[in-house]
Amino acid sequence: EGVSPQEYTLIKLRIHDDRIPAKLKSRLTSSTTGVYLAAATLRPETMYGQTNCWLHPDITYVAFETCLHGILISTRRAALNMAYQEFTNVYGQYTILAEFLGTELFGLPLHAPLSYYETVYVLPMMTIKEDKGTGVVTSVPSDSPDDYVALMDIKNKVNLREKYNIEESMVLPYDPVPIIELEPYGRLAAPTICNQMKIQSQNDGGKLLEAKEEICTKSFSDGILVVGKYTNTKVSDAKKLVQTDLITDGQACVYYE
Ligand code: A2H
Repeated sequence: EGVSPQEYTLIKLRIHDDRIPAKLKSRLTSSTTGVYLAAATLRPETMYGQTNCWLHPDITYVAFETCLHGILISTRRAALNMAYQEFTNVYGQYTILAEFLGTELFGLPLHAPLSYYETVYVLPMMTIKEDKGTGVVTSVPSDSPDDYVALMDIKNKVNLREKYNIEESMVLPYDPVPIIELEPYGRLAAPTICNQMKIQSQNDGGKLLEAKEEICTKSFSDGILVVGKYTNTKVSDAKKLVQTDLITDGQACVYYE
């Protein structure tokens, strides 16, 4: 942890209303304005390329009421942090409506703001840390090496899908979307660098870290958006513009830790 706080954008991934889990549904009032997985990202400008959402199978997630953002789902730790950032009615307090293990939420259909895909699904990622962000990660395999290798794992491994009851239809139709042009990698920087470095799986920790640093630094300095309202805008400029639009539309908020 650094000395200054890290700013994350929380992306609100809405669970389809007719698929809200029963134990949460029974706690809802008619005034509820949606149930959302709150995904913490440093790259709001990449949301056009979302293909799925990641949770850790064994982490506990809580659903709690906020004043402005409906019902959010995150780790307990993040819920408490949000309660100290005026997300809830009473400062420093949040009321848990339901608790879930990641495994209980796998396969739920979501609406992900700006995504090329109309519906994306909740899938397992083993490298999610409990003590960073919200424990919910939105997946952008075109530009995140972590997301790309995890998506390839779940696409290629029938055993992994069977273990967590993930259907083929939640995974196979989802490919990385070209959203950012980055010389010399082209428009699918993460797949390209992972293939060049022969990164095979989520467990290739050292090489993945190297790939991630290379892509993130380069993308910020040289990347150009090739989709959406800010087509032809530099990543470094688009970041704030996309974040502001999402917040104005009620589809995201800022979170510090
Ligand atoms: B980023 P930092 Cl396109 N465990 O969002 C593991 N990873 C987590 C996490 C957790 N609990 N919470 C957030 N993250 C991921 C987009 C993205 C991200 C792209 C490229 C790089 C990238 C789409 N996934 O991150 O340690 C989230 O993934 C590269 C570091 O606080 C979040 O941003 O710096 C980033 O890691 C936060 O990591």
